Amino acid sequence: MVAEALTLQDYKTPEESWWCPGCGDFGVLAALQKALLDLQIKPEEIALVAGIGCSGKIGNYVNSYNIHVTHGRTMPAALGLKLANRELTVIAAGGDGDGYAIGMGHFMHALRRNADITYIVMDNQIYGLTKGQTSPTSAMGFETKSTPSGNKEHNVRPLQLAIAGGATYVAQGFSSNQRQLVDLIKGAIRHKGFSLVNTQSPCVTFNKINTYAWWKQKLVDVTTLDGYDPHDRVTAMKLLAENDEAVTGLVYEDTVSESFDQMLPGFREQGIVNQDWTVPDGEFQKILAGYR
Ligand SMILES: Cc1ncc(C[n+]2csc(CCOP(=O)(O)OP(=O)(O)O)c2C)c(N)n1
Ligand code: SF4
Repeated sequence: MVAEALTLQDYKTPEESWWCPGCGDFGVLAALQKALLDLQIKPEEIALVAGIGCSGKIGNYVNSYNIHVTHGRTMPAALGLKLANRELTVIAAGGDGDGYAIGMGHFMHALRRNADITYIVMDNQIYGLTKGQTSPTSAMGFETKSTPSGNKEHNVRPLQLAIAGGATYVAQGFSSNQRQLVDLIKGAIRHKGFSLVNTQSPCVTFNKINTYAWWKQKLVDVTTLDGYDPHDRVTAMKLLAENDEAVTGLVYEDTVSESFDQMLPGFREQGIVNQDWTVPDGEFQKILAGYR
């Protein structure tokens, strides 16, 4: 019997959207659902780990397994899931505050492990859910509720950090460029190893500087650059430094390095959940006796 093709509806939940009209996160949600549809991944084979923030609501709208974790903790949960069940497509999603502030420590260690997960960051240069404070990707000088006389800190550069840290697929999307974002997410899911898809996803309510129009003017698409080779680490770093990370497309991909889960002894063929954990008769009593 030929299995029926999944439709877009299969990746949607009945939950009503809670985002402000015009929020960039709508574009990210639609691109993720379209990418999953194009790849025909069954909802029961997808685990979406979402953080806390407006961005974290994305998990409520995608029909898949969904864990809504504590603020900044998408990485350890996603890593654990992948190691336990390598057959799952594990996707983590959250905001720039979630991932690059409170979650920064976890982010760095997830990078160096190169586990096979896709991390989508909905980057709006602000804390949306808590109503407009600076985030780690806010530019120096940015005036917000928490920085009324201008932000005095340098901003985090997530793409350069990701490459330096060991990610093997590093891309940037823009929520109003659907076609490109779908392709970047599909590439990230197909890629075996840690994939970051940082996405410029404007907050129309609290960030009046980094708007759709502002990004449209600023972003350089790597595919328009003559002979750009995403497989060259040094070229990728140079591109990001020269353009202050205002680029879109696949910036870097390493197709050679093995992912963490591929390298772990004993886990090559099967994930933990699929191994035979039956304890032979009488063995359990013996194990228990060892603790008495
Ligand atoms: C441990 C903890 N610290 C702080 C908060 C408060 N808090 C909730 S969301 C958030 C920031 C949200 O910003 P971001 O991650 O950029 O997501 P956005 O809402 O912009 O999508 C903060 C600080 C929290 N919920 N938990
Ligand atoms: S506050 Fe900003 S990030 Fe949150 S839903 Fe509204 S527009 Fe989106």
